[in-house]
Amino acid sequence: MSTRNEILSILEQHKNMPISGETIASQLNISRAAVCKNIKHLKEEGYQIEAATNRGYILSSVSDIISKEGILPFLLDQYKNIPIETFKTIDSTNLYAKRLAVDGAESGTCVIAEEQTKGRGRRGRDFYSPKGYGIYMSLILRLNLNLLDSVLITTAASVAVSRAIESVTTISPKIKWVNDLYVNGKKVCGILTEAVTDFETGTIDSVVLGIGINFYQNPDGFPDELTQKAGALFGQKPTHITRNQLCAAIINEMLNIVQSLSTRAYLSEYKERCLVLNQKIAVITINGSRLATALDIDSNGGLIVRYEDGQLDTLNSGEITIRPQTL
Ligand code: BT5
Repeated sequence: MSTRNEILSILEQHKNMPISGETIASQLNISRAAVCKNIKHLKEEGYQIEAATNRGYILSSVSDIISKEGILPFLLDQYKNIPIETFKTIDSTNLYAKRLAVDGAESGTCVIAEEQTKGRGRRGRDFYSPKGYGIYMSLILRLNLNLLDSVLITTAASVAVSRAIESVTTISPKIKWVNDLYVNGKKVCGILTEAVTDFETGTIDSVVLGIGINFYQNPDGFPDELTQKAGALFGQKPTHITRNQLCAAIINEMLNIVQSLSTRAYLSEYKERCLVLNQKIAVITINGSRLATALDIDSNGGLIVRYEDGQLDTLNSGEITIRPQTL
């Protein structure tokens, strides 16, 4: 770890509390001038650090740059050693994480960016990922699951991210099957699960779980094509919670939920949060759109629907888009 990151780590652990340059210098066995120089660099990077006379340095509670050092204090002990890489900007955290996965990155490895220039949704769609307003993260999971159970990761992720948001904000997101999270009728989070397959054995080597969250609203608003659909967790930058806190909560909840994925225990919570059940929906495929009623979620996360002619069907996450008639 570089000296600058070591200093950042100390400041993050003492967030909103003063710590003297002398204490930092002696903890790291460096000179006070070196502390001062590194603090200056951190400030240039955007960290809000105040120097209080006779009290030392204070990293402001509203300072919110995503970093491993900022996430670590909020991780559960058992996850404090997972590899975390953060970027100011990247093409797509999922693309990067898939490369890491192919190179053998361990389960739990996490990639997070402040901005994505090629954020991806499902089936080649774009995910708008502007700098500073969101969380764009990917988790590599190696779970040794059979093919049937591995499809559960997608629905489990929606529950885990909802729990994480609820635990740090008191906002209670709803899930639009399969894995969009909605707050007040607007999409605040999209999830993209991609499998990395082992061509030799034909099995799933790992899964890259991509999560994009609109944390707070850009005062300039969303691009025109998203204004009707997209929303953010907060109208403006919150003062009581940081993106680092939410990132840690997501990692904790996600790594917890996958421990018992095959019991499917989380599915009852999925159903409670699911905003399409008992609703009229449009089922959109390449062949057109059909009206149906969403009846239930099956044990693999599939959506059981009844078309207007009475025919029953179970929709699988891969091929179909649905539009609740209420959104
Ligand atoms: C998703 O796809 O919503 C999955 C998004 C996953 C994004 C994460 S960010 C970290 C990781 N790295 C990546 O490159 N991706 C993952 P889908 O269900 O196909 O929805 C895409 C559609 O949502 C678009 O066609 C837009 O209509 C809408 N959309 C795009 N950006 C949005 C945003 N920021 N907020 C809400 N809706 C958005």
